[in-house]
Amino acid sequence: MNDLNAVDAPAARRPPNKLPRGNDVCWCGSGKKYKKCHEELDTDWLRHEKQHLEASRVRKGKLSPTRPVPAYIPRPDYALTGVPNRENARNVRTPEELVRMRKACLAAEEILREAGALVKPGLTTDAIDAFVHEKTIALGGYPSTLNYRGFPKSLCTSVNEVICHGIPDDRALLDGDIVNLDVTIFLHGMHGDTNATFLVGTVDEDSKQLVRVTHECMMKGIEAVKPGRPISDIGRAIENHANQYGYGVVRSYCGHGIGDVFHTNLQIPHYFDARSNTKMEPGMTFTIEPMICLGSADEVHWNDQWTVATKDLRRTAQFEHTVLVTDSGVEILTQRPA
Ligand code: EYF
Ligand code: CO
Ligand code: CO
Repeated sequence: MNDLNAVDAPAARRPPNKLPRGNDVCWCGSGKKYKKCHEELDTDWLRHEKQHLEASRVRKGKLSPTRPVPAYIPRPDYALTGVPNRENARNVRTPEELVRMRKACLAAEEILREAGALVKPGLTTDAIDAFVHEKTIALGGYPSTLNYRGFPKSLCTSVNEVICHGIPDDRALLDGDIVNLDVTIFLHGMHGDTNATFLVGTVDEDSKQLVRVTHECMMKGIEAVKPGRPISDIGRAIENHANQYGYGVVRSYCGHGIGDVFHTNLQIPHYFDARSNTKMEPGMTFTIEPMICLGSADEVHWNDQWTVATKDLRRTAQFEHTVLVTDSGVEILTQRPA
């Protein structure tokens, strides 16, 4: 049992995300006015849920000392200063760059897959960081997040209501948690960036559906990648799918161009934005990494500079691939060929 069970919620079903007004007809199908039907039960339900989420929310933990990277590992420009230089960053890769980028992306896939296989109740997110750090170095790479804009660790670990940029620490994963592992490697002069959300032990049905639908959202976004089409097609496909489940789509963090720099100026919103009218071109490489929320996508920032969480403390999930626009469609670079 974990502390999610600390406060018992009433047995009634969860009210819908958008509640009717008092004189409107109730959402339950009874045909009665909401105030004469479910209003009181819903208010009670939501008060209990708020207490329950407050009691179980993820808190800041203790960080281990910075992990060293051996001098023989080639590193990106920001490794020492924390400040990346993205002047002259291009969004279209040469065939020679693509050879190196494929290697970096497949290494990222391997690290993520092996780190994900370790996930179980009792494991600390710091232990996952230690594994990812050592494995990245063993493959000859540099963990791209380490000192990126000052970030202190070799991957991001985002648990339950944490949307992104969670810092690995001494918190042990609990049975019933969900955890996103976001791995990026700098290898052969190129970055490969991928993430996935993993279930920890036995997870409730709502969270399992959130994780499944978030993966579907990413795949719908990837399927929308086509040369000659605007970038906005990607967000439209993602948002349409999330809307079918009443889920929130995070707007403040986007996918990004990637290559010899971690983030180019190219942004890939995960919602429809008509201003994203840049046309996709063969040779472009970017990430698609939607963050999808069970409730509202409104966010709060912890006072650790990095961690972003949902304001309503409800859960959120994310998946990410690095992709290449081809002459006919898309190639997923952070996926093993079948
Ligand atoms: C509030 C950073 C974090 N930025 C992006 C720096 O693309 C990424 N993941 O798929 C990604 C990962 C990290 C990252 C890790 C650290 N940062 C900059 C500004 C704000 C912020 O968090
Ligand atoms: Co990532
Ligand atoms: Co990314």
